[in-house]
Amino acid sequence: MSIPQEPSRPPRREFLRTTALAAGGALTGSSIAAAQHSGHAMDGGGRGMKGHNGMSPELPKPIGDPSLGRPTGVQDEYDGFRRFAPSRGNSPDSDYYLGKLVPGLRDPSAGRAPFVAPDITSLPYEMKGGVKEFHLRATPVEAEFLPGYKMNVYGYNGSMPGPTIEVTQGDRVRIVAKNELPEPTSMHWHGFELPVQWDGASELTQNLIEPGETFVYEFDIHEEGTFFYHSHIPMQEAFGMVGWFIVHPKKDWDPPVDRDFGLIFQNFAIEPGQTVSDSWAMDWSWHTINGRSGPFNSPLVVKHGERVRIRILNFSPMQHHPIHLHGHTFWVTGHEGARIPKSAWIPRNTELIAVAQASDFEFIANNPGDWMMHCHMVHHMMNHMTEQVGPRVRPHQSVDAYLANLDRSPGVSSQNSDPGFAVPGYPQKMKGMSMDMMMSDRIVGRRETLGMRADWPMAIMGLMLAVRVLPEDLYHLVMETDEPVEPGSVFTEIVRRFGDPSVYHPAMKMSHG
Ligand SMILES: [Cu+2]
Repeated sequence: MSIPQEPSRPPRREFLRTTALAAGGALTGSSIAAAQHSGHAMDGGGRGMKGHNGMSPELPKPIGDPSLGRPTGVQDEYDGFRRFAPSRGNSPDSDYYLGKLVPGLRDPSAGRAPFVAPDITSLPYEMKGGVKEFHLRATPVEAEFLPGYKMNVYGYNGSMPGPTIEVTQGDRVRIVAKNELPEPTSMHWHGFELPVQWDGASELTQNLIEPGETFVYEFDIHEEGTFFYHSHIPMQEAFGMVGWFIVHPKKDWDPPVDRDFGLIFQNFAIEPGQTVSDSWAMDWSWHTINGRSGPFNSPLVVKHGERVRIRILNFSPMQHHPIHLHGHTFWVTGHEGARIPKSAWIPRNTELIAVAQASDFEFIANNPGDWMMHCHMVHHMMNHMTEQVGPRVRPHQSVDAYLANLDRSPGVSSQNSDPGFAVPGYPQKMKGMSMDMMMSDRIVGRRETLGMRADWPMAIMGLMLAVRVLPEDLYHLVMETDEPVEPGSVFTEIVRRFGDPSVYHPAMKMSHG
């Protein structure tokens, strides 16, 4: 707001007047909020019962059984913190402040929660003479960032990121590493305190693994925590050569969690008409979580009241990610170094994760709904940004065409029939506004997305994903049954139970372009 300056007004007076106006604005804002909260629709303000088009919105029918909405026999309140509602908090010195030590709902006899990296597989191993033996192959990968958008990257065992290695503290591991790339590589075990000849720093500690060659790494693991492996050739790192290396502690961490997720955030610079990243670029046009761009990455679906751990690795070549979670306060309970002592856990809504850092978030999912978790850098919340000149990528390109002749990459076509690339207006007119049926079905046809608002894919791009906190009965409906679920019905049901349906607008229907 700009205030016309009166010639005689000293700067100090102007400051005071601006502040008073700002405070008045805030008061008006809270009056509106109070009116809405108490159920009185605002007249004529366009924020009441009427939709934007003046039509009364039709809400999907009630679904589920609210009486099944929370597990029985579960302690709801912990010294001022509530498991099933946004917390009113307590003394920051309390163990239960914002849910710090509230355990999960999981039966302790079931053991620790399985580690789940959505859209990435786990690497099997064989026990050989007391050693866990893993086989990793460095390979070119055709990674589908979005349905139909296949990129030529590097990874392991045909996957980018590579498959997850999971071990327990105290294990001895052997990794048989084969190079199936058309160029030398080396593999680094990031964060491990191991004998130097297995560190994978090429030339400093070992010879490069030439194409077709195999190198065997073997070492004991005494640490615990969230680690990863990656190529130690910088340009290969920028091509996506990374994977989780999770070390479960000998003595389970306390308090136990119900969910243990892992997400690898990456950036790529893929120019118009290309499928190969410019690994020297200083700016980054494509962004992936576990190898997929939003909205193709998988929502994390959890039950209301559960304790959730999300491990996040930033393996972008150049850029840091301030990761923000909506609707919840999380604790930063670990980094790639190790578990953090409880006394030093930090409550946050946004945590900056720098390149090659991993952070563990833990929180009680006490607030039902579909919540965003995302990098807060605006350029990282988009896919294939352009400079108002046309397509950055060509869909349906095969890795075979590229590999058939390494000296000649496939030609670039300046033509693109996809209306999503129409200029001007791009990228403000983003791809998610209109999707073809194939793309749409593969995004909204997945179990994890059932019952979300019809136009949710418009909101999830690049380094964003949805965290769905569902009451027990709705979780069952979405994740464990094959009953039909109407678009928007699960979200609307949560609004019915926990919000105010009288002021809720259902989503516009998605258009299929
Ligand atoms: Cu970012």
